[in-house]
Amino acid sequence: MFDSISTKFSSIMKNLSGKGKITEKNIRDAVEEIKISLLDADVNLRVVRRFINGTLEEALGEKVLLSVDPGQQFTKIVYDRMVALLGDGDASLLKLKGKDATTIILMMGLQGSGKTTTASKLAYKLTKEGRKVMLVAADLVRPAAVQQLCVLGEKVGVRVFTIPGEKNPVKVATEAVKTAKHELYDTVIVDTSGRMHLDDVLMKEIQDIASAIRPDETLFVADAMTGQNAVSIAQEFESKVGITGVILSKFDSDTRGGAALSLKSVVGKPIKFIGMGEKPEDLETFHPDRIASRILGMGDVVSLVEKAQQVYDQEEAERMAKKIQKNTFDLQDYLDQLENMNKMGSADKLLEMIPGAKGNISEEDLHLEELESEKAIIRSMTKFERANFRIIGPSRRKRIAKGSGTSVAEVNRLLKKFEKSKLLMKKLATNKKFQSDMLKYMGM
Ligand SMILES: Nc1nc2c(ncn2[C@@H]2O[C@H](COP(=O)(O)OP(=O)(O)O)[C@@H](O)[C@H]2O)c(=O)[nH]1
Ligand SMILES: [Mg+2]
Repeated sequence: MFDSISTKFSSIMKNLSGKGKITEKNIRDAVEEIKISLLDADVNLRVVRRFINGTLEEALGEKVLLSVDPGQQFTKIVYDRMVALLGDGDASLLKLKGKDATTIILMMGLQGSGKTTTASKLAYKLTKEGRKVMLVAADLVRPAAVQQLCVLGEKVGVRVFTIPGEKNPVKVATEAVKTAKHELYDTVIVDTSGRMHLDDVLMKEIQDIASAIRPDETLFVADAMTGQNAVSIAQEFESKVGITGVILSKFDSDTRGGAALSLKSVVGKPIKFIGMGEKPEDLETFHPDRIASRILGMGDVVSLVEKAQQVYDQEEAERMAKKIQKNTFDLQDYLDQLENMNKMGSADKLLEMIPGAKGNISEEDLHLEELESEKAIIRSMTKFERANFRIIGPSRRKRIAKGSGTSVAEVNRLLKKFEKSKLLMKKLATNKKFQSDMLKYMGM
């Protein structure tokens, strides 16, 4: 997502930041380029106009032209406007009642948009947060829909409410809510049917379910790949049923991102979550500021730190941050990282979040298939060698290769790569934003 727009934006920003003085023409040119990249990304025309006019007006003000670092000022304006375009603050949070009441969540959207998958991901997330969740199979249109939800529910360990043989989804939904209240479930997530296209039957069905169970959240699930189209569909659901939030599924796909950039602005409803894959854990809270910095090619340090947090305990993270800052990160730390990496998700997701990594390091550079042998190589080193990689000369390399069942060439490659990543870390350590994020994260 956002690959092409992000590449363009970061080059526009880089162009300006190199200049000590910028002229009105520089700004006009940059804004024009931004306009073209937004349109290329399939962003709604009205949204683009509003964004561009506002940016131009603010950027042409004296504050920018006369400032010490005009490029930086300009970047900040674009960033702030991008954040505002994508959402506002806490709006992305779900409105959940306390555990002594039952919160009802209704999922809606077109067929194939990701409702069923997302319902189970959400159930998984809320269960992990300590809630007692019930999933409800109220898609009675597609023959296999109930079965699909049952399978997913079982996978995430959440009860799925069904009424075998029942044809009326309103009945299923109301019975489910009744049962949930009776059995003290604090959250009910109702999966509903979609259609290939918007039609009156679909709308009527959703309206009937909504008025029967009066949901606290009506979440519109939109396939990020549908682009512009998602905007008009969302408007339709908003006017006929009412939306409290949007979930953009398939955010992991290679699309231009126009829908994500237009939805909030056009429909006026916050994007609450993004689907990042098909697995239960692939649902992330939507953070406008992080997405904006990703789009501007500024990297997503905060997300990275948070992802890492799920795997590391606080102490470990603190230790790593200090090591990176002091540049004492050694091969043993690298081995620890490698062992943690599988838990942190796929490499391209990771790369997207490391500031400066995008465009500089490719997934190929990471040589994923080599990681296993790298682990073996480091495990064949002595403690002293792991802490002092520079002392590993030819004879040690030969011994290590033999001990790990690899070749001297592979050992050489690892050591070279390690040296390279030390350089990158040195750069990270001098990156102010990275540092302040790390310190914030460590509660300092
Ligand atoms: N890559 C990816 N695939 C997804 C995501 N969400 C859903 N899918 C897939 O999209 C397809 C349709 O999803 P489904 O939940 O059945 O859609 P529904 O018809 O709206 O219930 C399935 O193959 C899902 O695995 C996502 O965030 N990323
Ligand atoms: Mg479904």
